[in-house]
Amino acid sequence: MANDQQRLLYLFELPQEPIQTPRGGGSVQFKLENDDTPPSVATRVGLSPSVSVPVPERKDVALQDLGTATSIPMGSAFSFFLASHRRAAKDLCNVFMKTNGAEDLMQVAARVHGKVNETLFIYAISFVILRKKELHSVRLPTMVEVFPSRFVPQEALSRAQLQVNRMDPNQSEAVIIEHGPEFSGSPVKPEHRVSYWREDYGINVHHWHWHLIYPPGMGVDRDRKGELFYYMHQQIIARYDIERLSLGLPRVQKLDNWRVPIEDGYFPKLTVNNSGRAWGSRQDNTLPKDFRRTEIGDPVDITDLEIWRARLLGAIHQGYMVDRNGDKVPLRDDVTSGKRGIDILADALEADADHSVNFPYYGDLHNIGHDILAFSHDPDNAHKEEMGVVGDLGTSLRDPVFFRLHKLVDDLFQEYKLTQPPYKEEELFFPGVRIGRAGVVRDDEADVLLTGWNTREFEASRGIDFNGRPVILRLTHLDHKPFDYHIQINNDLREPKEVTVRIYLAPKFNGREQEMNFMEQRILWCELYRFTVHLKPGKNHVVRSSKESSITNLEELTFKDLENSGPGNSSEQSAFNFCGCGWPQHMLLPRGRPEGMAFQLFFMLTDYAKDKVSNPGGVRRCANGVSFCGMQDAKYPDARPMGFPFDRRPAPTLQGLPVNTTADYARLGNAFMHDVTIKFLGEKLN
Ligand code: CUO
Repeated sequence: MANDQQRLLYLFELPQEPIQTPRGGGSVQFKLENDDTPPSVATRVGLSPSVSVPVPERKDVALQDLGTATSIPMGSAFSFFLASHRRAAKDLCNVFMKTNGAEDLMQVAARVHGKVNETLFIYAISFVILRKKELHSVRLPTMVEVFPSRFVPQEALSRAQLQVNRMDPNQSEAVIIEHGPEFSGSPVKPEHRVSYWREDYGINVHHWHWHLIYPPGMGVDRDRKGELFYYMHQQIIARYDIERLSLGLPRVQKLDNWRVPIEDGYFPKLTVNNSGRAWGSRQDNTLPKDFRRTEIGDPVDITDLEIWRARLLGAIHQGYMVDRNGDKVPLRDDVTSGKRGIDILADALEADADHSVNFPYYGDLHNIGHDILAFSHDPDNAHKEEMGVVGDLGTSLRDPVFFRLHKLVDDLFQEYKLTQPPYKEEELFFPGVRIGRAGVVRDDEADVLLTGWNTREFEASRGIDFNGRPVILRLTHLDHKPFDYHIQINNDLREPKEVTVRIYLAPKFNGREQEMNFMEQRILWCELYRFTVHLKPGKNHVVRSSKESSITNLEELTFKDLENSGPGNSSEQSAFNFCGCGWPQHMLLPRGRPEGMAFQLFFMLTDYAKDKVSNPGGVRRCANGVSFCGMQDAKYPDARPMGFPFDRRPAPTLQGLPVNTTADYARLGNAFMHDVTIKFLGEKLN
C-alpha cells in the first residue's frame, strides 16, 4: 500500500461487514493468513479487487488480550457516557496503542475487526491515530461516510437498498439519497422548527470528534481539558439559543427538576450501525427514572443526581472542593500555577474519574445525566430497547433534551463564573491601541450577511454495503455567503505591536424584542474568530475572511479526498490532522430571519504579550478549530480564560462610568461594537 493514510483508511470502511469484504469502492481487499472464513464473504458480484492487503496471523491479539472490549455486543450502541463502555474503550485502545507504526496497527486492527462492537472499533482506532506521534500524517474520514445510519433515517437507507437490488447489474450510476431540510419531525411541534440545526451532520460530527480528543476516564490530561469542556459546550448552547431566537422560540430551559416529565419527546428514526436495532424513542412527557440497566452499569438513582448537584453547588459557593483526604482544593481562575478552578470543577462535573478531586463524593452528574435520559423510555430493560441517541457522542445533539441537560451543566459553570471577581479595568483596557471602525463586507455590501440552504454529498456506500454499488447521500444544511471582517486599528504606540483580535456575535434583542443588558447578553456571545495580528505604528487596515475562523473545521474529509491525498507533503498533512475537530464552517452564522435580524459584533484587542502561551518548538499544528479544540501536542494558545471578557460579570464601572450593557465595554478604545443584519433567504445559495 502506498502510504500510512491508505494503510489505515480502509479499516474505517464498512464497519459492520467482515474485514475480508472488498473495500475502496471494490478495489482493495484484506487477505487474512490462515483465514477460515467462507470464501463467499470475500466476494461481491462484479467486483474484482486489484489491491490485496496481506494480514499475517497475529498471535498477540487473541480474544483474551482484549479485556472487556468484547463485552459490548456487535450491532448495539456504544456509549461513552457509560462507565462500562469507557472501560471497554480503554482496554481496546491499550491494545492498539501498543502497536508500532501504521502497518502494525493495521494488522492488529484487522485481526480485532469483527470481534468487537463496530462503533467501539472505530472509536478506538480514531483515538489511537489522534494520539500516536508517528501517525500524525493520517487523517480520519468523516463519520458521515463511516456511519451513514447515524445521519439519515433507516427508511431512506432501506429504500436505496431496494433500488440497488432492482437495478440492472450492468447499470453503473449511483443511487442518490436526498435528506433534509425537514428532518425528523413536523413543524406542528415548535421544537422541530430547529431540527435542521440539531440534526445537522457537521455539528454532530464535531461533537463526536471533540470528545475523541478530550475523553474522560482514558487517562488523557490535555491542557485546560476541563475548561474546554465547559467552553465548547457553553458555546453550543449559546448558538442553539440564538438559532431559537431566530425562529421566535424561547431560550432553552435547563433540566432543573428530574421529578417532572420531560415535555418533548424525540423519535430518531435511525438504526444503530445499520444493524436493524433501532435507537430508542422517547415519548412526550416521559418521566426520568432511576437507572436500572444492570446489564451495562451499576444502578444510579435520580436522588444521586440531586445530591451531586447540591454538592457541586456547595463547593462553588464555598469556594473550594474537598479531596479524598479531606483537604480543601480552592476554586479560583486567577491562579499563576496549577489548575484553574474551572478545570477542577469541570473534571468533577463531567466527570472524569481520573481527574476529579473526589469522584466518590462529587459523583458523575453529567455522564449519568446522559445515561438516565438515554434510557428514560426503558430504564430497567423491561422492553429490551436500545438507548436513545442522547447516549451517543455522534448523535446526541439531535435530541432537544441534550440542550436541556447541558443548560443545567452550563448553569453550574456560570454559577461558578459569577463567584470570580470581575475583570479590572487594567485587564480590559489596552492603552495605545484603538479600533477606529470595524464591520463586515459581503459581495461589496456592508453589514448585511446572508444565510440559506446548501447541499453536500457523501458516499453512503463507504459505510454500508449496498452490494458493492455506489450510493450517494445528498444532505441539505444551513449555510451562509462568505464575508470579510474589516478592522481599522490605530496603533498610537511608537513601535510595532502584536495584538490578539477577538470577534464575537450576539443578537441585539431578546425574545421580547428588548435590548439586553450586559448580564442577559453575556452568555449569548458566540465566538466567531480569535487571531493575532502584527500592527505597524500608525493606521492599520486588517482584513480577514470568514473562512479563516478559529472555531471552524475545514471541510469534512471523505474517503475519496483521502484516497487522492498522495504520500509526502507530511507537514501539511500533520497540520490537517487535528483539524478534523472544529465547528462546521457552514454553521458559523445563525439563520437570522427572512426580514433580517439585528445582531451585534463585538471586537476586542488585547496585548498578545500577555495572552501568549509558550509552546515548546513553536510549531503551530492546526490552527483550525483551535478555540474549541486546542492544538495537538501543545498548550491552549491563549492565556486568558476562555470566553474572555464575557465569562465573568461586568466590572461595576469602567473609566469612572457605570457598566450596564456591552456597549459600555465598547467605550474602551481597544473594543468596538457594530450592528449587522442577518437575512435568511430560505433558498439554495450560489
Ligand atoms: Cu458533549 Cu454531554 O458532553 O455531550
